Amino acid sequence: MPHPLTRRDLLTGSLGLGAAALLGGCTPTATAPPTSAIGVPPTPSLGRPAVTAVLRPGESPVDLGGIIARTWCYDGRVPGTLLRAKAGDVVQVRVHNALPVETSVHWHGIALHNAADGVPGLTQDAIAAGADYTYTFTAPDPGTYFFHPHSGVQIDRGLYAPLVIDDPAEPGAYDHEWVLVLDDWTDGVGSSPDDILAAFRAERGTVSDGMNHDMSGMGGMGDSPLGDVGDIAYPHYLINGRVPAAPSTLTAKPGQRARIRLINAAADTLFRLAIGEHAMTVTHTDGFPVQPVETRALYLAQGERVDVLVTLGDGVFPLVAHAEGKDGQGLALIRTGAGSRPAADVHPSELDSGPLLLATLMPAESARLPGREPDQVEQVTLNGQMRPYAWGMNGTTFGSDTPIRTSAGRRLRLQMTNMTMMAHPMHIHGHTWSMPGNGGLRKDTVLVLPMQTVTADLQADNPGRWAYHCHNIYHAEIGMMTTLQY
Ligand SMILES: [Cu+2]
Repeated sequence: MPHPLTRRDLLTGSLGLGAAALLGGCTPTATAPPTSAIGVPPTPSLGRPAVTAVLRPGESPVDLGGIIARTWCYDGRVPGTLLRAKAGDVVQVRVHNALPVETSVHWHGIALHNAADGVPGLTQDAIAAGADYTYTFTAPDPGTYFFHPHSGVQIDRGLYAPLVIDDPAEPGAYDHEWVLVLDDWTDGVGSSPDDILAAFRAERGTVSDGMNHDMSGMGGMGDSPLGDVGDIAYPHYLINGRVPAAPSTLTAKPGQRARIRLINAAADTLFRLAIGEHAMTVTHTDGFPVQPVETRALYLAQGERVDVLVTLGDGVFPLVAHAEGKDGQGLALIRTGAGSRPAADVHPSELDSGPLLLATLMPAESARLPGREPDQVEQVTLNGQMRPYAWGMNGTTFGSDTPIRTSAGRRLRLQMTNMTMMAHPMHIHGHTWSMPGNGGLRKDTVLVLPMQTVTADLQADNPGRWAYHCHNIYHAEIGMMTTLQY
């Protein structure tokens, strides 16, 4: 019997109540293509691929660590196999869709040409069940990325995998490199993501332009200093596809340095991350280098990535990804010597020592865009509430939205004001923002806290039709998405 998962279930037990009365007269689906005079630029000629891969999204049982879940994933694995290339390489990936439904692949964070961006209805037709589709693109910037479908809530199944673009000039001053993907998990063990989305849709309300006066959606599942950060209580939280009772183990020698690339592939969970008895030096976020900062804990929102360097002690240490505002956590172990395994619910004190928000970092000199005043400023509001479930941008939902338009060569400033009581990780496709409030910090996914205004600039140097949305996938699907077009 499906377990009730949503927060309104937990709080009110009234999921779905009153849904029909709250539906507006015009509720286009989130996949309706916007009317637009701007087309997708033709695929550039890219030359011979340096890296080729075949990707098979399909249905498969996966072992999450003693828990077998039947799910959708890439090549029978969760996460999918790491894809790796050098900056500037031409990457060619043939997708064979073995799913019973259509899909797509979005290369999250990569400033690739528009036709390869993987957004059905915007940059391509969806890949039909049984069909093949080939993505060919150049990845210009080194860093930690990932890929996932841009089709419904498929990312909340097992369809995600890390993507690392290496820097040929990287000094590589570390002994180990570990790639860790964080996730929240229900598929095959609780409600399916599509059922959760259907329940949200059934009670969908409307977003209003401007201030949300209905505060009934505030509160939340737990207490986080960030406010309300998640809607869904998941049965499990995973690191590299494993539950905390059967964690992945990373082995090294005491005193060695590890570069840890962390990717939050969760649909609805912001993680607070720490390593027992260790400090972490943050070196990159969303692929781009930052002025190094040492911290004992950090927040990682959906779609964000962070690279840290850690000098390892002697023993067995928990790397914990606490599901912020929820009950539960992901766990991996670092083993450099003797010691017993920590309990699945281990709570290192580092978790509570001033977690770093990645949006407060400063960029490395090499990551800065040339300084420039904006040619165009656009105000963007984030709207919505939990009850009735509705999320949007600029007072409307995707499909009824007006695309943001600019021109090639412009410096565009987006001023995002969050009018809701929930934090939203906002993601731009095809570009990496420069955050003027932080010396030009580069981010493609930035957490906008309740009632906060975040300013993000971009250089319009990659024409096309680009998705711009909340990376809480349920928010995006319900309508918290628009496009940037030029
Ligand atoms: Cu959101």
